[in-house]
Amino acid sequence: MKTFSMIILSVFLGWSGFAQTIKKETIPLKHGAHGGKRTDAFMQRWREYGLGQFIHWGVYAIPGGRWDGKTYTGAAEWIRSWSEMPDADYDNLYKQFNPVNFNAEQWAKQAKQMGAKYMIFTTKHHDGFCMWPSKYTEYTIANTPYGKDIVKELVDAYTAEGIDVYLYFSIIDWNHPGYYSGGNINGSPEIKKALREDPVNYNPFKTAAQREKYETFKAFTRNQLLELLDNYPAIKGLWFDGSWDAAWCKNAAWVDSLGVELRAKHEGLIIGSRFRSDEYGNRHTDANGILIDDYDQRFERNLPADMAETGGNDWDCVMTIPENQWGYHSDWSLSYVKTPYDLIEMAVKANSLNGNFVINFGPDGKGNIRKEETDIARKVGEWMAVNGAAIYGTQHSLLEKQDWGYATQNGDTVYLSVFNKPMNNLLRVKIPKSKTRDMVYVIEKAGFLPTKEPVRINGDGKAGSYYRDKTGASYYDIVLPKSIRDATQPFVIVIKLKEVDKKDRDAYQQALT
Ligand code: FHN
Repeated sequence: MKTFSMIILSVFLGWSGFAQTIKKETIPLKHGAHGGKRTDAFMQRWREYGLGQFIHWGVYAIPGGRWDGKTYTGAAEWIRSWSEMPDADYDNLYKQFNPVNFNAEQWAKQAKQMGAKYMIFTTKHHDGFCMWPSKYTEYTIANTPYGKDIVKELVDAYTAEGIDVYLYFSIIDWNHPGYYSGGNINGSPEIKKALREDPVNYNPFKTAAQREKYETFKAFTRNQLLELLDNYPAIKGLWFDGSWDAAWCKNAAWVDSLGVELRAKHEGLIIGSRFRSDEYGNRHTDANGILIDDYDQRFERNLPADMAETGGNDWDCVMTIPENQWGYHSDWSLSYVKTPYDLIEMAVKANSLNGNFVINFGPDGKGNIRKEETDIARKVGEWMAVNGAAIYGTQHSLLEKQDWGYATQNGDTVYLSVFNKPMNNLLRVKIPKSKTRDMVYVIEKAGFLPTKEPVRINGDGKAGSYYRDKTGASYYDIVLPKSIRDATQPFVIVIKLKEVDKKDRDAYQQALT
C-alpha cells in the first residue's frame, strides 16, 4: 500500500465544466506541471486565435525531397537522414541557399488574408541550420549567399500585419558536436521503464565523454534560446520540437530551470508541452496526468475525437496539407492533398473542442510559396472572411456534436457550422435541457453569417411546434432558405439561445413562430 495520499483531483477547466481527471494517487514531483491553467491576458489571447499558420523553411527546401535523380518519400525536412543522401552533400547545401524570391511582407499578407492570427516559424529544425545569424555557430543564414536575417524579416512582417509570431526551435541538432540522442523515449519502453523506476541512476550516455560533450550542447541550446528572445522581443512564444530524446528527458531538472529562466526573461512567454518531460520521462502530461506547461502539443496531423481526449486542456493541432510533408517537397503526388474544405472542417472541429488549428506551409528553396498552398490560403481566407465569427474567440458549445456539423459558442451565441446539409433542407438542431431547474433553452433567433439573414424555425416538422425527448432536450428544425439550399460550401447558421421559465416556453415558442 503506497503511503501516497489517495486524492482524486478534478481540476475544472473552462466554463464548459469539463474536468481534467487526475490520477487517483498523486506522486510528489519536482519537475512536473507547475500551476494550473493560465488565466493571464497573453494566454487568453492565445485561446482566441482559432487559426494559425506553420512555416517549415530551411536548407531542406533546396533538394525538396529529391537527390541525385531519386525521390525521398519521407518528410522532406528529414532528407538528411536518408541513406541515399551523403551527410556532407546536405551539410554544404547552405552555401547555395539564396531565396531570391523571398518576400516576407507578401507571406504575411497572404497569411492575413487566410485569417491566421498566429504564425509558427522554424528558426532551426533538426539539421541545426539557423535561419537567423546566431553568434553560437557558423551554420547560419549569415553564411549563405542570401545572408540576411530571415527570422527578423518574418517577425517584423507578420507583427506588422497583426499576426503574432511563435518561434519553432528543435532541441534535436544533428549539426552540433555535443548533441546526443540516447534514443527516442516515445518508441522505447525500456527507456521509459528505466526513467520511471530509477531516474537518478538512469544513464542514457554510453561514455563519459558523450556526457561531458552534452553539457556543451546544453549550454549552446540555452545560449541560442536566450539569443532568440533577445533578438526578437516581439514574439509571443516558443514552439519546441524534437524533445523526445532520452538524454534531454534525463536532464529534466536542468530543462525545467531553463524554462523558468526563459519565462522570467520574456513577459507572458507561451511554451507548449513539447519542451520538457517530468523527472520520470513523462511528456505532455506528468506522472499525475497534469498538462506540462501551457498547452498540449501532442496533436500533430490528428485531432482529438472529443473533449474527453483533450483532458480539458488548451491545445493546438498542427496539420500538413499533404499526408506528411512539412518542408517543401517537389512531388505532392505521393499522397492525398487536403482540400480547402478538409482543412476548414478540421479548423472548425478543433475550435469546437477548444483547440487552435494550424495549417503548415513549406516554401521552396527560392522563397516561393507553392501554388497549391496559395490556392488553399485564398479559399480558406474567403470562407473565414464570411464565417470567421464561428472560430475566433469561440469555445466548446453546450450543444452536443450533431450529424450536420459542429457547434461553437461565444456567450449565448451559438454558431452551427454545417458540413453535411440535410437533403430535406430542414436542419434539426438538438438543444440540451437547461441545468437550471424549471428553466429551458429556446432559440431566440437564427440567421446566416455574415448577414444574419433570419431563418424560419419549425418544431418537429410542424410549423409552430417543437418537441422534447425524455431527457428534456428540445429539437428545432431550421428551414434552410433557397439561398442556402444550393450551397456548394460549408455554411454557418448563428442562433441566439435564451433560458426561459418552462411555463413561459410554450407561449414564447408560439410568439416566435
Ligand atoms: O520531426 C518533426 C517534423 O519534421 C516536423 O517538424 C513536425 C512538426 O510538428 N514535428 C516533428 C515530428 O513530430
